[in-house]
Amino acid sequence: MDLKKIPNYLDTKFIGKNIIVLDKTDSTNSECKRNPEKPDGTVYIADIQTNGRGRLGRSWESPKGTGAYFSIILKPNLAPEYVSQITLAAGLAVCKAIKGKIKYPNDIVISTKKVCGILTEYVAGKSPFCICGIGINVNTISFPDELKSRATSLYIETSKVQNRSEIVARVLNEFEIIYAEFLKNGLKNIIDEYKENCVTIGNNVVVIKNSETISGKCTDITVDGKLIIETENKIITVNSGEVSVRGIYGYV
Ligand code: BT5
Repeated sequence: MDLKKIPNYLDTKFIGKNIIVLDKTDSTNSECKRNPEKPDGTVYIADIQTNGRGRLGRSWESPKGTGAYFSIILKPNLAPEYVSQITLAAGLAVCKAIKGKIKYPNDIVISTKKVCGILTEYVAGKSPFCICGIGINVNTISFPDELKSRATSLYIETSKVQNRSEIVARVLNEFEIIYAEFLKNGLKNIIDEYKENCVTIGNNVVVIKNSETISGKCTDITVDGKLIIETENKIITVNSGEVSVRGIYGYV
C-alpha cells in the first residue's frame, strides 16, 4: 500500500512522527477518539473508511485505495472556543500543499469543485484533546452521481496518478508550521494568507446559523476567524463552528 511511505517525505518535529497506517477503519477520526492515550501529533490514516464522517452527521465518501483519509491527534492547551480555528489552520495547510483554494470554513476546492473536507472535533473529558480529520480525493477517477457535479480529485485535475504518501506528508509538513504559529499567536499572522486563498470573500452566501437562514455578501474574515456578512439591513459575524455556508458553486 503506497501509504506506508509517508515517513520518507515527512519533514516534521512531531506531527505524524507516530503514524498508524490501517488497511481499513470506520473513520480515522473515530479511531483517534478510541485511542486518547496516543501522543500529541499522532496520525491515523486508512486506505478505506467504511463510515467516513463529515460535519453535522453528513458522510464522507471514502473508497478504497484512491483517497487520503487521515486524522491528527492534537493536545493543545486551548480553550474549547478556539478549537474550530484549527480547521482554518488545517485548511490553509491543505490549500498550500495541493494548490487549491479554500471555501470557508472547511472545504478545499479546485476549479470550483470540492477536493478535500476537514472535520475537527473536540473530545471532552479529564484530558480533553482535539482531532483534526482530513479527507482528500487524490486518485479518484469518478464519483457517485450525487457528488459528480461538485467533487473532484487531484487525478481528475492533473490527469496524473499522484503519490498519496507524498501528498499526505506535504500536508503534514505545512500543517506543523501553521499550527505552531497558531498556538503561539492565534490566527493573527495566518489570517491574511488564509483570506488571500479564500473564495468565500466577495461572494454572496447563505449561512445557516441555529436553524436561521441568513443571506448576504461575505466581505471579510475577522482575525479570530469569523465570517463578516453584510445583509440587507445589518452586518453580522458568524463563527465557523456554528455555520454551514452555501451559495458558492452551488454546494453545501
Ligand atoms: C466535510 O464535511 O467536508 C468533512 C470531511 C472530513 C473527512 C475526513 S476523512 C478523515 C477523517 N475521518 C472522518 O471520518 N472524517 C475525516 P462537510 O462539510 O459536512 O461535507 C460533507 C459533504 O461533502 C457531504 O454531505 C457530501 O455532499 C460531500 N462529500 C462527501 N464525500 C465527498 C468526497 N469524497 N468528495 C467531495 N465531496 C464529498
